[in-house]
Amino acid sequence: MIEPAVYVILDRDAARGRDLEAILAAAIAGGARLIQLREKEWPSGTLLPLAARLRRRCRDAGVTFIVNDRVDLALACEADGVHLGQDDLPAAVARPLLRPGMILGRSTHSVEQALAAQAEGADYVAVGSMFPTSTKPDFQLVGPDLVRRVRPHVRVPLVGIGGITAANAGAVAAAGADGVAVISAVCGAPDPAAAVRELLAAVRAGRGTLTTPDPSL
Ligand code: TZP
Ligand code: MG
Repeated sequence: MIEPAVYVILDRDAARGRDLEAILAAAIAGGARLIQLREKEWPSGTLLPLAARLRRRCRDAGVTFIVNDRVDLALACEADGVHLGQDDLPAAVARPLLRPGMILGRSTHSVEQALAAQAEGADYVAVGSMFPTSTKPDFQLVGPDLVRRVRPHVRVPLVGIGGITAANAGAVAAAGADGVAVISAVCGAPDPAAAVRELLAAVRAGRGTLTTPDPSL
C-alpha cells in the first residue's frame, strides 16, 4: 500500500550538486513515505550504485522506492516499482517484466490517458502538469482541474505533479488528489525536511476542503 501524500522525486539536476542521499534522509525525516529516483542523463551502469544506496536507505526506513523510466534499473536495484511516462514502455509490455507485486505508476495528461492507465493496471496515476514548471520544459499545463475531472473515474491513488509548492499543494489535494509529487520543492529547498513537512500540512489542509467532484464531467 503506497502512502502518496508527499511523493518526493529525487533528481540530480534539480539538486544542483547536493547529495541525493542527504536529501533522501531529510525527506524521510520530514515524513515522505514514497520516493522516486529520476535521472535523465546518466547511463544505467553509472546510476546503479546510487540507486542501490537510495534503495537501501528507503528499505531501512520502510519507505517505498520507485525508479523512473527504466524497468531494467528498477529490477537491478530491487526497487519497489517503476514509474513510466506516456513515451515509456506501455504498461502491458512492462508489467510482465516486473517481479510479482511490483508497483507500476503512470504519468498522464488527460482523462483518457488516466483511464487507460488504470485499465492497463497502473497501481497509481500521476496527473500533470498542475502548474508551470521549469523542471520539465515540455510540460503540458492541465491544472488541478484535470485532477477534479479524473478523480471520479480513478480508484487507484492519484497524485498531481508539476510546479507544486507548499503554497499551491492544497489546491491539488482539494481537487481530489491523494498526494503531490514534487521535484524542485524538495530537491531545491534549503531545508528539504521542512519542505516536506510544509507540503504534508498543505495536502492535509487541502483534503479538508475537498471540492465535490461531478461524475458527469
Ligand atoms: N512531469 C510533469 S511536470 C514534471 C514532471 C516530471 C516536473 C515536476 O517537477 P517540479 O520541480 O516539482 O515542478
Ligand atoms: Mg519517463
